[in-house]
Amino acid sequence: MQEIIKKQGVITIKADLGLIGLAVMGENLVLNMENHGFTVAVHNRTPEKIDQLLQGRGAGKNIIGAYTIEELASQLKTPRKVMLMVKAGEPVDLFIERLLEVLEPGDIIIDGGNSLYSDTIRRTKLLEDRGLFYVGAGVSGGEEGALTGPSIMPGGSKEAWPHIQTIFQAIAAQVDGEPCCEWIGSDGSGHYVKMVHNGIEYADMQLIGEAYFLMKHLLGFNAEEMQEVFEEWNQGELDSYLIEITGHILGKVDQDTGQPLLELVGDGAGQKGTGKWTSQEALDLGVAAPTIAEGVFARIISGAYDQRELAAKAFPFKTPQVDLDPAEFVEAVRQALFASKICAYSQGFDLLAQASKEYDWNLNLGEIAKLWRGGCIIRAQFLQHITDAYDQNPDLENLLLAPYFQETLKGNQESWRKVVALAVEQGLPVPGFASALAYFDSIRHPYLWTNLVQAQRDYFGAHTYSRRDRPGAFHTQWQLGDKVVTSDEV
Ligand code: 2AM
Repeated sequence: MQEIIKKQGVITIKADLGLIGLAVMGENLVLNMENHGFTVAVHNRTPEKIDQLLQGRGAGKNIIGAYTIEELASQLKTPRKVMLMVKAGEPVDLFIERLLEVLEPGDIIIDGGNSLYSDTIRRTKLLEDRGLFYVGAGVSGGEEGALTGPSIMPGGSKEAWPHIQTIFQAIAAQVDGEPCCEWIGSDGSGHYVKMVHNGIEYADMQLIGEAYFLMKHLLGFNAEEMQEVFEEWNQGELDSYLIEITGHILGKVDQDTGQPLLELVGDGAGQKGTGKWTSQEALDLGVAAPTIAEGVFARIISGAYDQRELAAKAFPFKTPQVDLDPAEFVEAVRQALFASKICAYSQGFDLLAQASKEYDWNLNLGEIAKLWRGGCIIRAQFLQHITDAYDQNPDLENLLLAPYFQETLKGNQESWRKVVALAVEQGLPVPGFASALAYFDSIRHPYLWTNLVQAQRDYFGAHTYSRRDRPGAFHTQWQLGDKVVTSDEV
């Protein structure tokens, strides 16, 4: 794949792609591309990182150092392809501005960072107006995925796809002989899909955290016992990367103290914003995604140390006194976890379905689930069922309604309710399990309490309401006595 050009007797090897941003993700992507036979030119704001790569992990490989943007552009085959792996936000705009000075119409800029999709929409337009192409590519899989095969979600200028498809599909994770990388859609769709992936990841992690918390407090299980449970769960329908690494985490012993390391880890959870963005988007588009939002809120509460310290003194936690059959309860928690997980994914896919309409992206939901089967953090066997559900019915209103998920939810319901009830009774917070159950019960209930909300709105704000027994919009003078109440069609 090397293009060797003889210029005045000097042999120059042109690179297939230029990559800017040599933090761990960027560096690993470069090595991944090189491993697949591509030559990569690299640049970084801090030039020492270029030297470090060339003299360290990249020594002797087809990696070309470029110490200026001009040098980078001159090293690339045309149309030039430059991938940005820099911090999201202003650094992306800065590099785009500088690249526009050295690139030509037809060249391609790819942003592989976690950019906000609306920024990607703006940048796609900016480049297309200048005759260049822009791709916002969600890349998931962490450091290891970047090196050995991530899930890649590219969207933006469709004209760019034929030029980058070979490279991206070669370096992506492969499942059943298919790459976890496919064209998503126009402008910001790739970054949007990655954002929702991360929102689902927040919910997934929250739900696993709750399962661990319940086994710890209600069964008194130690880390080793829970490690066994997670290893077993990973053999069944919960089989996934996050369940697998939870088992590994539980098995890790601290060298200094001999204790399970997890029990020494501080409980203030960090976040970088994609879960919050997903929740904000759900609110903006009017999509119910409570389990994803609970994942974000739970992290926020975990970090509110001052409030937590005072509340812990004011309302002391009483150690639960329950007598449970361990095997039975572990199975009930597994069922609650799986049912809640189905609800979280239903919320995420509902958001994707609405966004697809709102932004005119024509997203292929089954294909997206397929891309997440490998490489990314939420990778799981389970995603095949989502692909199958959309294959069977591309217009599926909600994932909960797909035959496989219906059956599972019906089968797991009883245990799910018991687990949530017991947790509530014992003062153990399970916002993920409980919000998923409330979502499920709300969506299936034929007549919700929101008739009262409508009546209240009409009472104080004359917002009008609809009636179940006749068409039209009505307003009532609710505060007047029974006899003189009027319902006026408005
Ligand atoms: P650095 O090595 O010079 O810090 C992830 O942080 C990547 O984004 C790194 O390659 C980092 O470059 C780059 N980066 C972060 N902020 C930047 C900025 N303001 N301008 C240019 N590059 C930046």
